[in-house]
Amino acid sequence: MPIRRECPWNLPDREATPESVFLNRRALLAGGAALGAGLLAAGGTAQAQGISSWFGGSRTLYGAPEEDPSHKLYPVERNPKYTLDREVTAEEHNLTYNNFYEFGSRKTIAKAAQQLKIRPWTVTFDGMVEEERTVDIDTLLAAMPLEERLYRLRCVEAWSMAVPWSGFALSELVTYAKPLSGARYVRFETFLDPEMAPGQTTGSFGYPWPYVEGVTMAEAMNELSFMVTGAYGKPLPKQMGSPLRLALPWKYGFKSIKSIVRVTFTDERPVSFWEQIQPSEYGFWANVNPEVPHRRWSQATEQVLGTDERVPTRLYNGYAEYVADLYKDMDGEPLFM
Ligand SMILES: Nc1nc2c(c(=O)[nH]1)N[C@H]1C(S)=C(S)[C@@H](COP(=O)(O)O)O[C@H]1N2
Ligand SMILES: [Mo]
Repeated sequence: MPIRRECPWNLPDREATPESVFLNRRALLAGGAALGAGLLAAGGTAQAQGISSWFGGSRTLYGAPEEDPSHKLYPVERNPKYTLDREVTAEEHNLTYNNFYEFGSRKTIAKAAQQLKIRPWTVTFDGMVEEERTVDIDTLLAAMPLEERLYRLRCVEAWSMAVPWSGFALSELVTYAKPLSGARYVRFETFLDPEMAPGQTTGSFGYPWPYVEGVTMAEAMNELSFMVTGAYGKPLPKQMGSPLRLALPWKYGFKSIKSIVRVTFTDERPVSFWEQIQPSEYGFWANVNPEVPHRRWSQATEQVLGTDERVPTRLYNGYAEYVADLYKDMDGEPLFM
């Protein structure tokens, strides 16, 4: 694959992730001055390192983990239904520019994320289900119909990319889990292991670990909702949320929770990680809308990773034909934050 010169570090202020700025400031105000200052300094250093390692040619790309026993399953057949209005983002960008706060609040967490232990890995189905159970990830992979889909991903920070995900429809997982008829929401939870993932160390800015996300049952059953197990025709790299993550392409990227260990069916609306931290900026619905600005920046356009382009952002990230109906009777709800 050709090495692109337009690397993510051309995006000037992306290293200080907007999603974390509020917290850094709060840490400073709360008298955590040393902590806050240290974090800001670390961010600056990382940016410098990112540039030098990229242009110095010595950067390491952390791809699909060697120890992942699912290599033999890929590549899987592409579902031609889901097409893109832009090129697939070069794999290097996806391997090196990530949000995965369990491993740090910068974009350059790929190396740190190699600490993630992906086997053994189990997923627990609980809450309002016929029978609670815990399933080994490789058993689950064998039971699911894998396919490839080309999806856009739009981060709430106003950058975007296009990814060839491998995985299976979330509706398949719901059927597999056998929820009770009273279940109204699906709640997802990421692993909790501060020793493995230093970002989860107790007390770091009061982040409410583990990372949690949720969707309504209707959203879960929508054909676009996709459980990701691979990317670029290979098992999922650790930094992208191996071995199981969500992709909800019409919602801001933070809804697409990584490294899932628990799927809970409930009649109570889950409060997500970012919603707990700052509900006025990160809501439950988080549908993409160029006309509804974030409290601290516009959502009208987005920087396409790997290009010099800013392009207009589209309602529901361009997926309105699939999902607009889900929200037609919800006038009072803050659907776009
Ligand atoms: N567990 C977990 N899932 C997560 C995050 C995170 O920090 N932790 N970040 C989210 C955000 S803000 C985005 S934009 C996407 C980024 O996915 P990528 O690194 O594969 O591009 O993952 C989402 N899922
Ligand atoms: Mo994001």
